[in-house]
Amino acid sequence: MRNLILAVFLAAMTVGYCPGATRLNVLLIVADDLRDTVGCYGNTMVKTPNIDRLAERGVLFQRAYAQYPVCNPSRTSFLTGLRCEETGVVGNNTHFRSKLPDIVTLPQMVRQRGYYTAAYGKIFHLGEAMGEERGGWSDVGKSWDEAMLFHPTAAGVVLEGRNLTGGVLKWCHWGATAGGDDDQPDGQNAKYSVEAMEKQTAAGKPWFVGAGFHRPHDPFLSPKKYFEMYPPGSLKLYHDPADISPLLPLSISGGDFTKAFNAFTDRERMEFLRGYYAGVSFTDAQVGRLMAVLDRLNLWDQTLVIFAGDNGYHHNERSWWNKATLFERSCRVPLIVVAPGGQRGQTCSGLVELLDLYPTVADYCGLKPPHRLSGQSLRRLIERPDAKGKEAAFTMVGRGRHYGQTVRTDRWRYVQWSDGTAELYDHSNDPEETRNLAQLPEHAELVKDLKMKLTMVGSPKGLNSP
Ligand SMILES: [Ca+2]
Repeated sequence: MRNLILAVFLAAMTVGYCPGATRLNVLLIVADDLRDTVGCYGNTMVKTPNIDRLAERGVLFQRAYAQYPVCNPSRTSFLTGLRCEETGVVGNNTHFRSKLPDIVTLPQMVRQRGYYTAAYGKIFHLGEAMGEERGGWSDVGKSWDEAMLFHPTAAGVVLEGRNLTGGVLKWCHWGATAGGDDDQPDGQNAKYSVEAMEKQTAAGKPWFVGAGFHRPHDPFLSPKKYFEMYPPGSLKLYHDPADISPLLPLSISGGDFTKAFNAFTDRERMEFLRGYYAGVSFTDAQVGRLMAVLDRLNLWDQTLVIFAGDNGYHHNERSWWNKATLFERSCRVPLIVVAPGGQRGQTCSGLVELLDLYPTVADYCGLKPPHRLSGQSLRRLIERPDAKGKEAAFTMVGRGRHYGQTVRTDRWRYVQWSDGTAELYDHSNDPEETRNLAQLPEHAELVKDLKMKLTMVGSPKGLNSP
């Protein structure tokens, strides 16, 4: 009899179930285009009391990297557990199902094991090319039981604001809106996420809720009260040093963007910054609403909470006001994980990648991943934040028929472009990557070694090799 019980137990373990154990809920919060403009990341100008409180409950990853510095490829990567070089999704106009029709996504993995899964707002990428109008973006029936998008209400009109480029860049405008949080899509994302968590908990079903906030992504629309948190003079502007290394032809693929940003006066730069900061505080308030549910229902011990940005952002570094570069500013993202049994209020400075989220969820939920994953579970670092992180973190970006790949180690960032140009930055004394050392003879061996590391991730599918 004892052998039979053992056999059943082992059989259950191999399919990923732990009999009798409570299955953890998963709350995945994604803030679109959020860089380290967060209080707990050392920014003293921004007001993010809720995200700061979240960090006090868990582990803050100081050096987490997106695999692509733009929404769709980044999200496809961490929601499939594969690098962009493997998914072949390297732009915003490719739906992941067109490349990977049968892939089991992160929410799909838990849904197949009996979880209720729901996405509110932007978890997978949105947009016309994703079939947003036809509901094709959502992957309902595979990844999700329910996926919802919201629009501003009639009360949520823009009270004041303007386009910062005279209309040249349609996306580049800010607006302080009337009404409350729930008159904007992100307020409704929070409201529906709260309701789903409450309803599924009451029903006794484990849940995976994705709360995908649009802010601080453009257009910079947030309720007026969040703009009022940043009165004139409360924000400071970064300026590059005068002796900065020149950009390489592919470092920033600017075109109209570059022209428009170069025409900015400090007034426009400060307005841009204020619009972004207001969006961060708006998102922070929504994170507070989600945390309140975990408090009220006493769910912290039964829930894995992940808070992440999907790509970084430049605020005037390299005179750039966007993402899509392979500089640290664009690749590095905030990442906080609160896990039952994990450390509280600790910072982990080891290198990690968003790619590691899929195996982390599989690990904590006791599920066997449905396919080979390219990341590693963060559990080891969540339990021991001072342990060593990854040896290297990788990010890539496409540039038309060209592309670039970058490797970040503890000390160095090396970038290899497919036109043969390269960048090397020493983070031990140049955190803003202002001096390109790639051509210095004394670094030839180092460059060779970092180049070798890049070959480990392979070349991206569908793009020409140099
Ligand atoms: Ca994004």
